[in-house]
Amino acid sequence: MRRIITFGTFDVLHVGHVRILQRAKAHGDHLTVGLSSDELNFSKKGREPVYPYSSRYEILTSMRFVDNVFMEESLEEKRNYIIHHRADILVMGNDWEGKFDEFMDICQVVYLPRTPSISTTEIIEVIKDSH
Ligand code: C2G
Repeated sequence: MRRIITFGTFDVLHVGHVRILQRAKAHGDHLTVGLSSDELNFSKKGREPVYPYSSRYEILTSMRFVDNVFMEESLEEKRNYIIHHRADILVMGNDWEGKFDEFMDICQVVYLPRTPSISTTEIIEVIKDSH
């Protein structure tokens, strides 16, 4: 049984998110998602997520490629999360290319190409502009 872990906010879910989760799951049998807390998202992106943690959690846990979701509270805890969830492979989008190579001593680290031309930030801008 190969266990995969990935991390993110997954706010205003879009096909880029769906595809990375699907492609992450294809690397093994069990996919755990470290879902950023609202506070962590604020510290990463300088804004509140559109959907609060509880909604993002509900959406992710309903997806068929996702087996387990837990709260990612700090970027500094990543090593502990990987160990605690017994992950064999860490999968991230290639906007994080090279950033998690330090964990290669405890798991395989894979960066997958992002889906082009879509992001939560852009969706927010488009909605704002249409008002
Ligand atoms: N993603 C993608 N294609 C897009 C947009 C996003 O493949 N067009 C991927 C990202 O590369 C990431 C995942 O979807 O792997 C989640 O994206 P975000 O919610 O933006 O995650 P991020 O804020 O980068 O959080 O500990 C690491 C962080 O918590 C990652």
